[in-house]
Amino acid sequence: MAATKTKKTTAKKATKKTTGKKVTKKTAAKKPTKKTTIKKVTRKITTKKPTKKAVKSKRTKVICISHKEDCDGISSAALIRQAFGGDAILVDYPGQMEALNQVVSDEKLKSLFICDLGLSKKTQDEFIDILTTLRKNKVSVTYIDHHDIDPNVVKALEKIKVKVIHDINECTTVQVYNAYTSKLNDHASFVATCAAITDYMEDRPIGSKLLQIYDRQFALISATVMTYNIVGHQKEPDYLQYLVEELAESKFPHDIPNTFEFAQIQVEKLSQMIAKVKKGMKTMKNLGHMEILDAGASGAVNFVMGLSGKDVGVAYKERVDHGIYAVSVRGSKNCKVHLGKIVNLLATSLGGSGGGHDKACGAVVPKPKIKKFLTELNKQIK
Ligand SMILES: [Mn+2]
Repeated sequence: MAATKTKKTTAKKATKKTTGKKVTKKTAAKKPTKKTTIKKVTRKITTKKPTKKAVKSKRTKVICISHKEDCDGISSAALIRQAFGGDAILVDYPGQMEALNQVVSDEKLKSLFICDLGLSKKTQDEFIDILTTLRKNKVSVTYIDHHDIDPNVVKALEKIKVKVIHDINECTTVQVYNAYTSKLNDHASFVATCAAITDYMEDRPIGSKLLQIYDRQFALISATVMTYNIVGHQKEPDYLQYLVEELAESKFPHDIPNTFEFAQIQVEKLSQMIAKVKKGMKTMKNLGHMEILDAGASGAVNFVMGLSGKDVGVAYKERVDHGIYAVSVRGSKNCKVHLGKIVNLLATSLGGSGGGHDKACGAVVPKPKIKKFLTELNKQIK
């Protein structure tokens, strides 16, 4: 990718510092105003004070690239921020590589965390390449995740001395909490608990211990309200950043203004979704499926599975600007195949990408291939 292009995108997303600094002639006063997040100014300014030349080579920045679509990703970013400071770059799966390509050319980057972003056959090679470059530049890189991963990728990452924290049995935030407990406050265990609930992983060894600290109903409502606020604000990156900051500062979801009111709006939308799914859903022998037009596919997919009476549900939404479908797949308790693995291979074979857990996964499928994706998936899950 051309250097100029990378720089432009970098500037757009919260990390204005590098680009801004290069242009400034020496105006020290300009630095603080450039920052979007005020709190970190003090920490960074002290390292930036030295003369022009020294500044150029100093790597001081901490960045966490995390998943923006659910409570686990947002909460991981929040705990990394509490433990290490720095900024979050929040992305969905299709945006993951773009974000990595952005940070790789950031001359200020010192330490990078990548959270809750599973890899697929399509992305893993490029992922290793980019991380290799980062490591050559002496950037410390930590990858924390719980999605199914190719063991060869783990080997490759460890070889280039990327710190890999990976356990398919605990959600990412719980793993962040577990790895950095000493750098986190007590409230972090609550943030991790909510993430575990949202990822259906509050019954796992560490997740269940954390849940026990809190009243179950209190944790459930907090996790749910948080999730609805995240899902309902996917197109408002500033709000998602705000959530990361508030969680990092140990706010309960109910202490963040208007979250419960917003959750009520989401609940109403979901109840309308039930009616729409009843009307628009189609079935094949082994699955129910539906194209979603006016909401996210992931919000509808559980209804598609449940209301179809099948053990697998598929919801897909066109991303017009990308010529692809964003696909969500869910399996019931009776579903005995590993949907994440099947979908990874299938989507990749159709020129897309995908993957995830045994009973919950997602994919990106080129628009003309969606029919094929459905019929093939139907065949492979019987
Ligand atoms: Mn997760």
